[in-house]
Amino acid sequence: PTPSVERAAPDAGIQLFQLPWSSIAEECETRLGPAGFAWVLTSPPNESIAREEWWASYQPVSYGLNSRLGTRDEFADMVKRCDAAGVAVIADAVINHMTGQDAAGTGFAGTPYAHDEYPGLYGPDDFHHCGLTPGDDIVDYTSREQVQTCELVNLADLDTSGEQVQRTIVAYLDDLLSLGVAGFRIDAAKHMAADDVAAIVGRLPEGTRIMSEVIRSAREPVQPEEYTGFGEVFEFSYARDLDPQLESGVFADPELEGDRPAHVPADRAVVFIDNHDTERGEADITYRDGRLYVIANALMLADDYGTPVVYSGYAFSDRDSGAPAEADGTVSPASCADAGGPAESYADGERTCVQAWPAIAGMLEFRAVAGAAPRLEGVSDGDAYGFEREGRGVVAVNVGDETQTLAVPTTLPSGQYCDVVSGGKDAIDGEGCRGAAYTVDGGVVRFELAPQTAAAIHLGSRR
Ligand code: ARE
Ligand code: CA
Repeated sequence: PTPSVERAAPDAGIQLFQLPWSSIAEECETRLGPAGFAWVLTSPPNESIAREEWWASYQPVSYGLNSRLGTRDEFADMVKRCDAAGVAVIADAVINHMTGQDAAGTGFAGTPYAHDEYPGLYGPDDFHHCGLTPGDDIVDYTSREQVQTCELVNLADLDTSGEQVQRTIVAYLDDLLSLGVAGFRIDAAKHMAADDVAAIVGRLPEGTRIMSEVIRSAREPVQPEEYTGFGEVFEFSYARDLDPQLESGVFADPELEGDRPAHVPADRAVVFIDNHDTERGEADITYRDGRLYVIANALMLADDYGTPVVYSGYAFSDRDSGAPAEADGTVSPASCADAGGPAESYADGERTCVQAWPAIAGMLEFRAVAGAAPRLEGVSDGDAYGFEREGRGVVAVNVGDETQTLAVPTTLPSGQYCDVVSGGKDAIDGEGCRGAAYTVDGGVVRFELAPQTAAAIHLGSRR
């Protein structure tokens, strides 16, 4: 990077799904900090049921920080090391419910529990027993009452309006804050009245970052907008809009002035191409679509809407399979090779290591240089599409099977630029490019885009 080019503070995050704390700490130091990720979203850190499926993490047994992903000490050490590397930690907070088990059992760290009894934390009176459906399970998402007071897939539903329940949840979140986390993903926020979440958040220190998971559906009464008063919201419309364009090659600019329809305001939006649920469900483009996935991430990171979160998990063919684990049930540590990526294919359980893909680091650099510059009207031609971040950089993609050229009008100064998706400059003050180079001449840059590739140039990649 050219030091003289002004850069915005990093804002992008990365979700490291089911990665142990010791490995996240290492990633922060070796990769996330240097690449310019501002934050990392972890899987839930508290004790859960003792099962091998990844989703065991979403069935809390206690708020002790002893889980398949590591001990309390390891969690604390990770937060310190990530912080020191300039990467804030956002913890996944599962506070709508406890387990979904009907039989009594013992949690991963040895704590006994029953469906609505968690010794020292909660008893039957602390839970909703909605009495509206068979088994008290949510069946009709068009009923606000069911969604918020019945059980999501049989998970014992906390009465989050209760004073004692709120205190208990706040004590847990405060404990995590005392270890240095910067904020929380609020799991299943849709299933808690926004007033309840607001009350809980209101008891936390000011500045605590809150990102609510509220899956948008036009057919349902509970809307993401209800949760923007006290924090950010994961905006599911983003990938739903983008993916079909990448698959069809028919591009359209989003709303460039003002709010995007069916999207929360930009300063409230956390956007993503996929997450641990959608890669197992609705997402059209995931790690399995290597090249298209890179393109999707490139366009997201180049955008001026929302705070992007990149996703990195592990390959799977069975939706339930947990990450590879040791004999004692703890998830195995994992690190990424510098070999680049994406790979042509992944074996089950293999980490996708998206944080190590050179294109991601290049686009984070693009994003920092783009700063607050607005996104300008795009250009499409055949299967190619591109746009400028005014005066700062230009991104272009080709989703087709044939090489395509794309001419994008630009206000960037004339000169030669290195493409940061294919490698960028060879050194800070370097004259050479590791990958492709493009020329801005007379207010136009002409990209030559191989099948299914992205390219991006910015002020700091000028040589
Ligand atoms: C597992 C088993 C179940 C079993 C249950 C209890 O799969 O069969 O009944 O355990 O024993 C994750 C997994 C679940 C898992 C659960 C608990 O995905 O399979 O259940 O953990 O271990 C709705 C919610 C949304 C939620 C999604 C999954 O609104 O909040 O469902 N997402 C979060 C997490 C998940 C997690 C949970 C919540 C629970 O990200 O990983 O579940 O903590 C429409 C609606 C959406 C709805 C969606 C799916 O799109 O608009 O609101 O999402 O359908 O139903
Ligand atoms: Ca609830």
